[in-house]
Amino acid sequence: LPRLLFLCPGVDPGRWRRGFARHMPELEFVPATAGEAETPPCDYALVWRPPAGALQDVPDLRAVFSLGAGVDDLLRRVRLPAGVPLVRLVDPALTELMVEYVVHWVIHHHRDFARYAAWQREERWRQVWPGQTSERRVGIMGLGELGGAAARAVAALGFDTAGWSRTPRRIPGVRSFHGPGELPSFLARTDILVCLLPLTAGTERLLDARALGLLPEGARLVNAGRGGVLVEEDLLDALESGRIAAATLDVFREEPLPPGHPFWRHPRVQVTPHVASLTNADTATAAIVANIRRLESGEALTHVVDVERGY
Ligand code: NDP
Ligand code: OXD
Repeated sequence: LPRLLFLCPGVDPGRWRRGFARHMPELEFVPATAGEAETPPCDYALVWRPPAGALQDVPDLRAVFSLGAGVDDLLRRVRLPAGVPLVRLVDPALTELMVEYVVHWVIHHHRDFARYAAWQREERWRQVWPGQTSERRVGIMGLGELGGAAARAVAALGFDTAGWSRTPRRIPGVRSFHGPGELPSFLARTDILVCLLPLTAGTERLLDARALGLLPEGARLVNAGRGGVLVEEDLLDALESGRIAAATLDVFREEPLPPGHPFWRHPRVQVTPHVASLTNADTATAAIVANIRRLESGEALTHVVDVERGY
């Protein structure tokens, strides 16, 4: 019988055990134990922020599944067993939450609802025309599972929508830009920039003073990809100069965001604590089990990470 090692320190295994029991009763669920007991041979591992060497001595592994969509921490820090595929999480429920987050904040910035929240505190009654939706230019960086779905949703609301990716992507209603060469023209046409890029060698510190300086004056930023893509000091400068009017940040260079960090109390920054989307044990186990069944019936795994590319 297949065996799955659950190696997610700090994550309660209860809901995961129940999820696998429901979707694949024949799978033996083995929570990792700290130290003393030896790990039995396992066919699969499900991991999130495991100790760096934890996967080295697990015999017979056929695939490693990430509990989250982002695999930057695993690729950087963890020694992965050679030749064993790493699979990232793709789950329609995860995508749905991310789409809600992006749609919410795009509308928030388009309508400048923060202004009315501030005016309410002053008991001020004033109305401002927000501008036409079809003229508001939204730009989504990363057009994969999450960015692609977000771009489709934003375009369906009537926004002038474009996306930027490594390779050209064809999405109806979304203007495609790709590669470093087209980044400046993508940024120059973007009023609300949404970042859903993975953190890789190619995206680290991509949103720096130069990139932010290419946005139109008064642009807005939503970062729900990874904190390392953004140079935080450069964003603070851009907020100061007015290049960026406001920012919504869900991901940070250091998480949890440290006490006293200037983002916490910045009047034009909204902080959310890495909740743009959250993994749900029941739907995620269904997605992982579908992939395990694929492998067990001799088909290829889906959503395997390209380790060289970094996502
Ligand atoms: P995908 O792998 O499906 O998509 C990644 C996209 O980024 C692709 O369109 C890819 O281009 C593009 N990309 C990658 N590198 C570059 C580059 N150097 N230049 C331009 N474009 C690039 O990932 P997902 O959509 O599933 O997830 C994206 C990220 O979202 C995750 O890696 C994670 O960091 C973050 N995330 C955040 C969550 C949160 O709660 N805040 C929750 C879940 C994920 P191409 O299409 O050409 O391959
Ligand atoms: C992530 C996730 O990668 O929560 O951020 O899935």
